[in-house]
Amino acid sequence: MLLAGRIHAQKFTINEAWAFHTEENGDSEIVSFPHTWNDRDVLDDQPGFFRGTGVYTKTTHIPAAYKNKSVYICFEGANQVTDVYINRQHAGQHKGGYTRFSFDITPFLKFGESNEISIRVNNAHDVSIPPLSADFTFFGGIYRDVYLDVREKVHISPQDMASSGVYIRTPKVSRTSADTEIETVLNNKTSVRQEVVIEHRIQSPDGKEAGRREITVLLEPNQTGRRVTSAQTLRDPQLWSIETPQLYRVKTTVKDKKTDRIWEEATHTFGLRWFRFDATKGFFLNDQPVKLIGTNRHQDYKEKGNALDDAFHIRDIRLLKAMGGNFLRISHYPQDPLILEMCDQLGIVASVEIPIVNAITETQAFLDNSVFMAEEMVRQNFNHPSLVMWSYMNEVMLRPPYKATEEAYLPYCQEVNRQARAIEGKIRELDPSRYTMVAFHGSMKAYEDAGLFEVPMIIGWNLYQGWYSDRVEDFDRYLLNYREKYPHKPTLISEYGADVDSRIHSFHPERFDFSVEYGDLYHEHYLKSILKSDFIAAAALWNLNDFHSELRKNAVPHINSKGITETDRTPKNTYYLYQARLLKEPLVKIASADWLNRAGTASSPGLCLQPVKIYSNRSPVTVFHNGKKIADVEITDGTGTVEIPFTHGNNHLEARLEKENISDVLRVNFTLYPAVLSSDFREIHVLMGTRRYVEEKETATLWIPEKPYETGSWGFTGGEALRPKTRFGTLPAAEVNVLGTSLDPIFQTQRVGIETFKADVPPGKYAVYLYWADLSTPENEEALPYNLGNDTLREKTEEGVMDVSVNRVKVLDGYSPAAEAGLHRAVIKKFITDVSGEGLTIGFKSRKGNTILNAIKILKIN
Ligand code: GCB
Ligand code: CA
Repeated sequence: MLLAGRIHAQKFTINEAWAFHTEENGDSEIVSFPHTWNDRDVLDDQPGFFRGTGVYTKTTHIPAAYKNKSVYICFEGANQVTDVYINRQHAGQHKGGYTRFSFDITPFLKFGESNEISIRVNNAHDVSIPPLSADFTFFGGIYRDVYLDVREKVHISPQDMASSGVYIRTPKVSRTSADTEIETVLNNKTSVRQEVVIEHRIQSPDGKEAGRREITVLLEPNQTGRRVTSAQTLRDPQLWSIETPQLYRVKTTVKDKKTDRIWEEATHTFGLRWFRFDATKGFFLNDQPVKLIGTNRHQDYKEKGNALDDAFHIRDIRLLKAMGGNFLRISHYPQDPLILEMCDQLGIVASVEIPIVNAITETQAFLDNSVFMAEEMVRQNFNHPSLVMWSYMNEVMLRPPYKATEEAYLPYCQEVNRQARAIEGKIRELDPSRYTMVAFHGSMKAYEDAGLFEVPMIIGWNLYQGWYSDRVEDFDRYLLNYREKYPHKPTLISEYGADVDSRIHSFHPERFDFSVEYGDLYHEHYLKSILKSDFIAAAALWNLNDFHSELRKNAVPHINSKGITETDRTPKNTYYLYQARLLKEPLVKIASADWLNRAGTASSPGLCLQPVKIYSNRSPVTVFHNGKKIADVEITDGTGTVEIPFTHGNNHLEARLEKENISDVLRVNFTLYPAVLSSDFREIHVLMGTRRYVEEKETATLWIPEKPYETGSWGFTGGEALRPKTRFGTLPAAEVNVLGTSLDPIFQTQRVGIETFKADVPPGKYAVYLYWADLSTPENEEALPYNLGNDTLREKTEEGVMDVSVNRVKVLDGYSPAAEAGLHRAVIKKFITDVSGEGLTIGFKSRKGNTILNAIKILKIN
């Protein structure tokens, strides 16, 4: 390409073909950005992931035509400390994993030749850079786009903390007029004075010219960072709102005063709106009250870590919009520029924050880095009409390094307060037009200790009553108490959520069972409370998507599954609950539509009644089963329930809105177990010590919960369900990463002290599979920081050794799953046996400690 004459400005990605190695592993490979080196080791069975240095190198030709230009290298984000070398000379360093940065590399370049660009990125723990710890994975690497930005020697600065260099303020907007102020930051990288004209041409959303201003500036030789502001008032503004997210456009031209030579032309968008948060009435946009409901969002994805192409970011915001959401808390760090661009475009009100999470370091260096990040965040995201608040601390009192009784606690609290005030002050100085918010966890006392109620303008609450603690109703009680104490504070719910594994179901849902049904109950309750409380200006559920959290050991290890979509963004059931509550256009949806393989024991001959939920924003919904009308289901708060008489085989369900003439259909494959086992017995899959159902989707298998043995049927005798003890009672499943399987939920429950498992099966040849994993918690295991006291209390348990028999024939002698496979490792033992008239009895006898069984599968071979 020939670069004849003026180029004004050229900015293009240089993402491809970098030679990459880590300091841990010297082997070089060729990679492209976005890239992370932790996409795999955060998911394996080895605790931890690589945190150290990665080096990216590439040689690239820099055209001779750039000789009289300024050349910048620009990063949208790299985690977490980045050093750039051009032809082996250090061009700059940036700290912090989530903000943009740029370096002027002109002095280091050889024009018309090959140049070596080498980038060292380090994601090691650093006490002076937030975040220190958090419930998400700190993937290392250059995980967003990298650009070369080539400008004329006189240009709008890309060096003002990597912002656009054009700040658009709208200090006064009404229905009839809008005051605008545009600040431009200019660099003169020539050694002579330059007299330039800056012209701002504003185009309204409908494409008409809405205003034009020129201003003349004299730039001294080598003057950089010169700020120039010009104001104009626009008439009859076309307002930005959730329903009409209309954007204005400003074209800024920088040209030589005498020759009219154009130095640069750049276009930026902005919106005209005004808003406020009221402590009792909530949020107002353009004087209209609006309830803000939406989600938080993490930036990672299945098998990609945080290294996502643009399309993935765009899709997430579309998912939020399609859910009926109008609010996004960009948590816990600034994200790809497309996120706020999409919020502007789709009409989603947003908040963004810097990643101070769980704790601070009591040093000036930590504060300096935090203030710097806050300034980067504000400058880089300044022009978005969707953005209404800045935030900077998340649950900062969750993990103070000292107990409240220790002497160092008070000084720590004072330091948290000092740092909060410093950041708050910086943000307000940079942008008095928006609100500030800090997110607290559900411990009012801790934030009072730190004097934080007085610092931010809005209090955000991350509340998990009914998940990390007992009952969902405590959410309402907590807020009531808070309102009494702080009636004048604008408030939002910055987080609430429950973990859901879409493979797990229960008709007796309880917290920490990870069932779809418990997640539903939780969200139904919270959403109802939030919608009826006017003082709650906004609520962001936790979280739009399941996300990586390496330390976690839940139903899906290393993943926080509070997403209402999976890590690949497949919507979970709860997503549709929100649609039913938030969308205006008629919607009907059969809940748990991804539960395709169901089973149950006949409640009367030939059928099994099981409840099915319907979501809709209209009522009633007419439900049909196998073509027959079953009921007109009344819908309240978006949901209704109907009992379906499932029969063996395919069941066709239809939910209809008769008036609107729309319907949703679902085909369920149901395995009906007769109350008394008969000659057509084929197989049974039973989970021990639980009331959960677990669907193995790949093999279309449904595991059903245990029951006590009854003559003619199947079940256990003896023992009790394992219920790990925590500070808040007991848990329905062990918090254990079961090694050697991806079917953790099958192994995470257990019957302790079991005597027999019997099944009165007909004669034939059988395979019996016994599933085990020793679930005891080692005494030295560290508690999970974010688990809010739900860690299993460590108890000394004796390793169980047992004899196992099949129809009185001993098949395992002095057996211990832990001795064979180690703690927490999945073991499946398969036995082939002939059954004549007596059915099957698996016997368990203790030799030492307790007998245990996690699951059992019985299969008739012939
Ligand atoms: C929180 C944190 C968030 C966690 C979430 C959880 O309060 O702010 O980072 O992921 O709880 O799932 O525990
Ligand atoms: Ca690992």
